[in-house]
Amino acid sequence: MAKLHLVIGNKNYSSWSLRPWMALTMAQIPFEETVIPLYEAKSKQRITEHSGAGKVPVLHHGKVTVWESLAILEYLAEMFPGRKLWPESRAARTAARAAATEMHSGFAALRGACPMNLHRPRKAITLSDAVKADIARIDALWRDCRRNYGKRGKFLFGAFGNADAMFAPVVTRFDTYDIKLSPESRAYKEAVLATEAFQAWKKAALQETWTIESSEID
Ligand SMILES: N[C@@H](CCC(=O)N[C@@H](CS)C(=O)NCC(=O)O)C(=O)O
Repeated sequence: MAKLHLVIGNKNYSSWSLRPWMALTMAQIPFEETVIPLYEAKSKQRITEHSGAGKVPVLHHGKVTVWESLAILEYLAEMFPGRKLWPESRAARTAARAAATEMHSGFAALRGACPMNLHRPRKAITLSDAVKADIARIDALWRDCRRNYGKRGKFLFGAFGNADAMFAPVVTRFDTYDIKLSPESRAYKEAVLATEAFQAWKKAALQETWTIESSEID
């Protein structure tokens, strides 16, 4: 099989890049990676060499190029069915896809106010009502997934899968901005943060020296 090559942005800031990277790493699928620092003079040109969309992440696999983080996760699930990136039961799989899609298309207030920024010291900020509503919805969604489908493991649907990969950047935001959660959601957040995969990503992020001022929220 051709090698997988994942093109990503800065590990400190690129929330969309973290998703497929976590899915690949947690599923122990070997891949090569290229990091393109974002919002520098040559960044757009370098990204556009990989995808006309001009955004990371991008996955190359032989002649196939996949852009869009959720499409990459779907591709991985299709190519590596044994890794069970979506749950096996139809009910759980449907809920996992709905949760992933809700994440992909929603929570703009939270994303705007609390950018992923792994080197920022943990500190709370004042939250708008819109951000609080996003947090409440995510907390309720995580609790529902854990209660209804997650009993056999620590993650949303038991074993780590695509729904967890989609929410991994939100997990980091909740940690960085010291956001209060229900006990069940807090346990889930801690489980994701404790994975070797996330620890490895964070270690690399903390070694980066690039700064994106617009993502530095005090
Ligand atoms: N919907 C896309 C969003 C990708 C995205 O916005 N990526 C950001 C980095 S996290 C990016 O490439 N920004 C660089 C730019 O727009 O020049 C996905 O899910 O992959």
